Amino acid sequence: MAKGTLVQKIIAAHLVSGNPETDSQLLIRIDQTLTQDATGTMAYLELEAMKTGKVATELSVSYVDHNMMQNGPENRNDHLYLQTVAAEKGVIFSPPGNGICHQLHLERFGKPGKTLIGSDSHTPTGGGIGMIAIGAGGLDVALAMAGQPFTIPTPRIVGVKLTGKLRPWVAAKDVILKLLSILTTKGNVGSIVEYFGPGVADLSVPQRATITNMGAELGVTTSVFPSDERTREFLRRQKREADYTPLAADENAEYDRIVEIDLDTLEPLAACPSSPDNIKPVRELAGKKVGQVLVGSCTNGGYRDLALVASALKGRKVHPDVTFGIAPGSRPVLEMLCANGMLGDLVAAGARILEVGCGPCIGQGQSPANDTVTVRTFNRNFAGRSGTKGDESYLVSPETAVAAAIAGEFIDPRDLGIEFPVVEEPEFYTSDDAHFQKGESGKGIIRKPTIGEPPTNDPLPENINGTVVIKVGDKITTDHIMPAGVHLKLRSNIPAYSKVVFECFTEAGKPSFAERAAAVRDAGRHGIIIGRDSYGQGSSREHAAICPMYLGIKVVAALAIERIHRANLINFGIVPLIFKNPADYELIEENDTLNFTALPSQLAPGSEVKGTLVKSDGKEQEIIFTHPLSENDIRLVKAGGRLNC
Ligand code: MIC
Ligand code: SF4
Repeated sequence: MAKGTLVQKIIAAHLVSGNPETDSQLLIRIDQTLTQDATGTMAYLELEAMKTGKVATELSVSYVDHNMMQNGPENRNDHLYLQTVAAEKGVIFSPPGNGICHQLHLERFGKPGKTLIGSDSHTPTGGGIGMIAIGAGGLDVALAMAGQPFTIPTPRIVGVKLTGKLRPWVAAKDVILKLLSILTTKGNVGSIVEYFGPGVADLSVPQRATITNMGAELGVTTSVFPSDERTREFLRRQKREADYTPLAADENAEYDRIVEIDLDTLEPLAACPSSPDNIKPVRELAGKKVGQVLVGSCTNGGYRDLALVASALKGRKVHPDVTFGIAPGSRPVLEMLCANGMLGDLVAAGARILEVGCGPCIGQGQSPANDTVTVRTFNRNFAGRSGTKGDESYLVSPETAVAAAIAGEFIDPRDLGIEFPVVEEPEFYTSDDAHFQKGESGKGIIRKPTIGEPPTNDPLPENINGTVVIKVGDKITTDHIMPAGVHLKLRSNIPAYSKVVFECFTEAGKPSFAERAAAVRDAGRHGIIIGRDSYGQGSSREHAAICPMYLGIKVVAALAIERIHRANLINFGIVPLIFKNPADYELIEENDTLNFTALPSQLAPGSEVKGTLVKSDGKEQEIIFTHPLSENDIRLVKAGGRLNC
């Protein structure tokens, strides 16, 4: 591992086993965990199945922020389960209305130098305060709560050197959009991004957190900033200066790769449909009509972001052709906007005030009209994520968003002709912890009928008589595999949720993936998914493994599989395989037979795996795969997943 870096220091202080010089994987001790409701219900069911007592971490928090619509009883049933299981397990409970897990965790619990894992891919938000904060599947978070160390790939450390200062109307969001244009969403698995250089001091902790949050889109394990006087200032404003520790890389730290970004020369950028790395300067989009503008999410739902938007709108009106919504990232942010009159300015300007939480970021309301451009301060614009098929979703900074809201079209905010509203962070943030609940154990756990059981798998069969149920292309996200939106409320009900696996690929009048996979399973065969590059990008939702497992999928073979999704596949006993020769991907078609003889014995660390492809005309061909499995991973997949071990 690269020497003298901050990442190396924090990892060394938490190393349980593995040698960073020689091993490809390291086991690290986890200080803190977080869960959110959409992944948390399953995580706590899994924790219960482990039959451990109270959590063994320094701090574990269960947030409710995703499933808030309460259309039908499912969401509230989940909340009650989460509230009561938290009390039983010694976990702090953050009820609906308190805020988005990442925003609140940064405000109230993040500590420089600590490790955090969370059952949400944007957990790296904590890197803004100098934590090693990593997104993981719910089962891995449950294991960490039970006191087990967490496995990370020995990181390749990418140093991002920041120089200069951000100019008016250019934002922290533009820094991460710029980095996405350089590193893209592919090919960064196993890396950690570490920021350094003189430009770091120009950025406040909330700005840094915007950058580390959206680092998730790079596919890296996490991103981290040093802890310096700006960190101390943030903690002082949060009335917890005692949590401050200075942390920095050595002067002569060595990185595996260095990327330089000059903040002075950055310009407003936008991620265009439908990938966070499809970056263009906003000035190239100027004049494009905009129908919706939304400000909020865990990327840009903090005080400064909303205060900037409110200040720019004060005394002005939102363009009549635009619907403009704001969703504050936390209750303290909303309270501050209420107290200083900015909420009134937003309402007077024509803003629709949405509930504190994830909301439209995960397709919970506010879907745009057909053929309408939606401009969002969020972090993901995967096709259809907004809830509208064929959506045109652009990701931008609050500065660019408010400019579009005023103009009714894209405009470089520097051309808006209004003075840049400099927003000072408040002397003290509202920091009332009264809404966090530390319940008492022994009162019982509420389990309403929509709360299922975590499904288990059978041990890996000796021979896989495989049928290719689906073949997909590059950059398939977990949103493609397991849609959220209107289906999000089914997270605790695996049989029902499984019906919509790969729903976006179902053609009208043709059987769905679920129906085809079930038919393969019921015929006594094993389902196989074929992916291309960067399969399983995006969220940490382990349902993208659990539901295919439930439908009888035994193998996912691709050119590359992203870190969290790969871990989730292993946890639920699905074998991840990588094409040794990428051209072999072209040979396989849907419904082909792909058999593996004696698969468990073919799996050894570093071994190749031979499969036999049988085409519909009976022609056979050998296909060679590699796999990323360690000895322990092999034990897990052979057993049919972790819950069987
Ligand atoms: C997301 O932004 O995609 C989510 C919804 O927060 C997911 C978690 C989930 O699917 O519940 C994530 O980022 O991990
Ligand atoms: Fe919530 Fe969106 Fe952040 Fe995911 S990315 S945690 S859905 S706000």
